[in-house]
Amino acid sequence: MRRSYTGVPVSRTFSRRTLGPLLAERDPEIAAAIQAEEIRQSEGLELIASENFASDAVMEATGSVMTNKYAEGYPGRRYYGGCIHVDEAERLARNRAKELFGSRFANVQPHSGSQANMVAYQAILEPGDAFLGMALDQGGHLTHGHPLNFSGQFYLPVAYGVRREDERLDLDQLAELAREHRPKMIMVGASAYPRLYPSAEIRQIADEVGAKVVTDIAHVAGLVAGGAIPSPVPHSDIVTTTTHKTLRGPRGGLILWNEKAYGKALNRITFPGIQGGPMMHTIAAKAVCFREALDPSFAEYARQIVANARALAEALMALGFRLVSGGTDNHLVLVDVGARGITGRDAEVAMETAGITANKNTIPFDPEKPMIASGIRLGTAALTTRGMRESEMAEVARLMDAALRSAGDEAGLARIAAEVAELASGFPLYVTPAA
Ligand code: DSN
Repeated sequence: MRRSYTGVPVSRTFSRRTLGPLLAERDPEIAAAIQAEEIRQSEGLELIASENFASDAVMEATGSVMTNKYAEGYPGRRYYGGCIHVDEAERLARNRAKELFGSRFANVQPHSGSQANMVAYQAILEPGDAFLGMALDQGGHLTHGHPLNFSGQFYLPVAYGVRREDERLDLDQLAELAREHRPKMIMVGASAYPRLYPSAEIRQIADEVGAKVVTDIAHVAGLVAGGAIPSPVPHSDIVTTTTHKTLRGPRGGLILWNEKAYGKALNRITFPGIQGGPMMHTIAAKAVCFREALDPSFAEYARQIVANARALAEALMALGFRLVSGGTDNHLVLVDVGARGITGRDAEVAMETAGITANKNTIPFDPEKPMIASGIRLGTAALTTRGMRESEMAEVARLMDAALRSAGDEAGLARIAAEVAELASGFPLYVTPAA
């Protein structure tokens, strides 16, 4: 008998049981959309590197009565009555987050990773101050200094990137930029970088120029929590993350830090600075996620995500694909499909038609615009949650290769979609426990 990731023995039948009967009765249109989305998630192969499947326990907490409660403030110091139980949930979330990441302090209220980053920026920078961040088109994130984002509008971003020859983070360039611009902050982290951040080296550079280090671990938080990659927490002044990617929790943000002195600013900027009432249902679900991630089985899950990414990378290279930086050290693989003569946009469409969900992505020094792009970004967190291992990764690579070769051929893509559904059905999602 296969066991699901929650440890509950499962049958091999899809029961699509995340939706109760009430919604179908009261709002059939939304119920139909949710049901269709559940079928899409169940029958396809989810390779978007920032997505995962939260456990049913996490979703139960997210859909709980805590959504009804206003609780501006922090546990024990709220602006509303009736907070005794949400206080308990937030304390549990905070304590578990600290234990999980080995930090002395945590704020579990940010609604998202972008808001967690906004809080960190405001705690360190004044408007107009310079900071270093990884360029979006080289693997960074919108909130690391993009001109259309608050980070590029209120502050003065200086972009670092990767070396052309090996597509790995260019520490020499980062050090030169730090010496030239004397930034108050170095933002470390990425959304499309398949290698590890050299946290200790960046800390040294920051110390040399008197900069603070903020590390955004949104993509790799689950790998850090599970000990599958080194933790940047000891090398960072502030760590920000989301909770729904490799960490596999509800959609939300989190801030961690070790020096007590940051606490006042970080807490005040979160509330009342940029947010009002915290989403207590999500905070309760974050607590559930942290508890799941503290379980020894999560370390095994995190290790398997990385092993699967390596297996996927190797299988793709064996099929002749060029990978950015030649491989991966984390959950993410960036494929240069442009080298195969297809754009990222067309590759994404062909894969989606075949039931494989991924996103087009620029690759470093991409000749294409972001909406076309030369890359496809893949991640293994979601498929690993379904129980897939190295041998399935080879199969996924084969199906992706076949989909790209069949781009524009609807009948060919339909045949691949049937194979995709067959593979997915062997790894059920949200199934009924066996009697
Ligand atoms: N949108 C997320 C990602 O896909 O990486 C980052 O915020």
